[in-house]
Amino acid sequence: MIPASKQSTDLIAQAQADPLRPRYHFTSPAAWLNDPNGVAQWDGLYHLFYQYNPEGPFHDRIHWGHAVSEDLVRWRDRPIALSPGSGPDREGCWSGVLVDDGGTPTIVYSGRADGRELPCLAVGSANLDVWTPLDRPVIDAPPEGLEVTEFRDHCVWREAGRWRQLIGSGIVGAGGTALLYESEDLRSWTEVGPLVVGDGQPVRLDDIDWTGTMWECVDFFRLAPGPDGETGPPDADSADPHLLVFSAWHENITLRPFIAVGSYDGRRFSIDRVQRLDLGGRHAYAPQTFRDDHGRRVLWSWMQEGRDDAAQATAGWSGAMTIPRRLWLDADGGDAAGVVRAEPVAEVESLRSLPLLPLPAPTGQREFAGTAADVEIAARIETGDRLDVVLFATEDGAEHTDLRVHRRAGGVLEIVLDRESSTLAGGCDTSPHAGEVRSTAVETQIRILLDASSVEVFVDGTALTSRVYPTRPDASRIRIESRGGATVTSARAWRLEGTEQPGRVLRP
Ligand code: DQQ
Repeated sequence: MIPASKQSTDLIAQAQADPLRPRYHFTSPAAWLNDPNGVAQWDGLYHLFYQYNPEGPFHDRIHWGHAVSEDLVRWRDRPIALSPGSGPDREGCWSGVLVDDGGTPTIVYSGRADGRELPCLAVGSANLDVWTPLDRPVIDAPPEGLEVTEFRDHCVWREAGRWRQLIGSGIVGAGGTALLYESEDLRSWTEVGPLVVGDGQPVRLDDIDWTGTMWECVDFFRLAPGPDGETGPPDADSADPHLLVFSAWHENITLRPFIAVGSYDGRRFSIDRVQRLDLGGRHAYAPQTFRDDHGRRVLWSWMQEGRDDAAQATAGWSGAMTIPRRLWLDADGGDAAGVVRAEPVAEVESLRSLPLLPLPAPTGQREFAGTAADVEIAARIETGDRLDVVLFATEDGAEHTDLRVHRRAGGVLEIVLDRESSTLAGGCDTSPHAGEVRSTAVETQIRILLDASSVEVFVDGTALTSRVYPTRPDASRIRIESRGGATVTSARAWRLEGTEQPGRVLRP
């Protein structure tokens, strides 16, 4: 048998040797990462916990990995926070949140045992490094009298002197839901009922706006309109819009994340508008948000892979986090309920090093090279015009990924990410992503973050996250091309520096 330390070294070396592993996005030391959990700022320090399987690049016996940062972009590993025990989490410590229970760090998570999940709780040391789980679930079963599809994932806040909790679920024959509970002490909970129920019937797997039969990773908060709108936990006494983030799921298919905007009366949430939170769908799954000390609503998502299991096993790692994003609600975005916009947090700019384009470059050079890059373009795109940005292209055009920003008849701005020629490898998802940008801006702002196998695009605050797997070492060309009369008014680009902490181990 190979000693555990040897396996660990091999997996780390294997993962670090993979040219497709992102360099400035957060990844686990190696092996498997999925959802962001317990995202928070505690005593000034940012904490990112995450679904982690240190045994290998596959989803099994999930632990909570843990890392900390001063600036949201450079991370240091901390000891694994939660590991499957012998009680209610013996098959895995699934997603959850971190709350401040009168100064005591407390995790509410889904313990998995006997093939199902129940709400569990763990209490942390002052530095959030050492966690002691309770030996029993804090809720014994889904609500009686309600036939649910699944029952897991948590959003917990204090409101009017009590704890409130949402649990992700789905009602058979109806749709996804978030079930509301109340508590005095986080340990004993009273059921209030479904906060809102989605439209899960009929099953519409081909409809990109379908919200599934279960909602995973529900996250609920209030957010005032405007670029610096105040944000905080849900509050029925506030007239501010409330937002519900959820990940649509159906029979083990992770469909896509949504964000609903509406009003909250303390018991029910009335939805005014539902928006796809990311046009890349499952590649930006299971988002979780928090309010940081600057008052920003910061969001992370799991950048799920798009290559097959065999390729992930060979790579020695699977899954990365998106760049943290700030969310805001644009009341003038062309929809009465407001349009939710996302942008990379400003700290990402601190990773910029070598300029890849002269500053700024409205005309002239429009081709450069980079696989860890930050590209900013401003353009006027009138009806019928199109701006293309070709990414990860080889000299001979054998591999390339094409971003198209197009203004259709009627003035609607549309983004397409065409991955058909993104790789010469088999077994990769090369389906396109597409969607509309709700924007009234005359000049379109395009931001692209590339990192080895990840692409994050923001067009006037509409996010599109994807994964591509170029095979050729020269697949590094980036080309800005205007079609029709699209005018580039500014184009800038920088190389972004890698942030991985040296000397990582699988079980810090
Ligand atoms: N991932 C977790 C679940 C959650 C799902 C398990 C979403 O708690 O529902 O790793 O990706």
